Amino acid sequence: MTERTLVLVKPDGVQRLLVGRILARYEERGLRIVGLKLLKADRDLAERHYAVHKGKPFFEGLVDFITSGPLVAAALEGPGAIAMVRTMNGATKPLEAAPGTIRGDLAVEMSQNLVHASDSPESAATELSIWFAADELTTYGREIDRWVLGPNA
Ligand code: FUP
Repeated sequence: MTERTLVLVKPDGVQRLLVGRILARYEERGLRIVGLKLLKADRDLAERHYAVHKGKPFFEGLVDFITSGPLVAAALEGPGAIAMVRTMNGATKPLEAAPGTIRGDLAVEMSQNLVHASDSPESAATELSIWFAADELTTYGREIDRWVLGPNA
């Protein structure tokens, strides 16, 4: 089923000049970029994004980090996009992330794990609406899904 998911290339990915390489991985897998922006998040935006973690001991540090520099927000679309991107990103703790995943290949520290991705259809819908206005999202080229999913796409 065609889905949309929200990806962030966090400030460490921008500072390490990895934005293009990270986004290329998703595109190479067949996901379309249907929304894209580079911005420096303010605390209000960051706190809304990480609302599920409010009250946890690492929350303030997480907000400090995600607001520490520019990040890239991307809306990705494609078959099974939500689970696919989570698998491609790898485990939250990079030392536990499999080789071949973004974190397993490029990250070491959990606090600087390069990427965020929505973990469910509900969080994807919420997060996409936090980072993108409806008119900032588009679509194109869905014909390819038939070749990925088969004739029932
Ligand atoms: P993920 O969905 O893989 O990004 O992981 P979580 O939503 O569980 O965590 C979000 C971010 O919080 C992680 F990227 C790193 C940070 N975190 C901590 O710093 N400590 C923790 O114990 C859990 C998460």
